[in-house]
Amino acid sequence: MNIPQIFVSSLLIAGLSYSVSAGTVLEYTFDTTTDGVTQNGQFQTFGQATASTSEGVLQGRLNSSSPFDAQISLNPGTLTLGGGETWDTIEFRIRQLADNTGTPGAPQAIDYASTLLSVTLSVGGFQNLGLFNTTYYTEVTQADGWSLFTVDLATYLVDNSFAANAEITSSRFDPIGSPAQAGNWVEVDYIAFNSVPEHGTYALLGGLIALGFVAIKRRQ
Ligand SMILES: [Ca+2]
Repeated sequence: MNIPQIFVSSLLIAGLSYSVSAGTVLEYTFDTTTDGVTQNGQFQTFGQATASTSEGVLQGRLNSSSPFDAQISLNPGTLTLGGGETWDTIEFRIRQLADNTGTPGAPQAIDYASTLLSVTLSVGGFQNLGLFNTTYYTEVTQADGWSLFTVDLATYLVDNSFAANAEITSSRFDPIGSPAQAGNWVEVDYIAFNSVPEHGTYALLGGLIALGFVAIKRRQ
């Protein structure tokens, strides 16, 4: 490999790395800590835990005496996107569990009643993104009762006349809250806020990939 080829390969690797980091603006993994989130009194038990399926999760039990609006507050500070970036999606992976004498029991079908995800926009205030099974959500069910939800934040912002790069100052997540779930549990594997890099980044990436192929072809 000569010097120009090394240079092009380095650019290619740098370009690909950049595209990944620009996609995820903020991710709460809950793998070892609660990642700074806070909860209200509707959770009897709340904290970081290891799920039976080995994921590091945020785990909580719904209050059995007044089971309504169990809230998790995400405190990210103001999320401001880079120049040209726009919002894409919010992804989260959760499951709801029955109670087994005060410990998490078997997975149950998700009860959508009182589930809620909202964002607070610096211009526009509190925005309820709906229940998990409504307009802006897609759900992919997985093994062990897990569901991966993707919120189409880009479409929500367009439909409601907000800027595609609106600043998000806080978020609220109510992953369990139906009275029918009194005493039951919820586990959250992760929550991620994703953006679309500016168009110029895609053009740059396309160019770098093309250069990479040229470099590889020349070596053959
Ligand atoms: Ca996790």
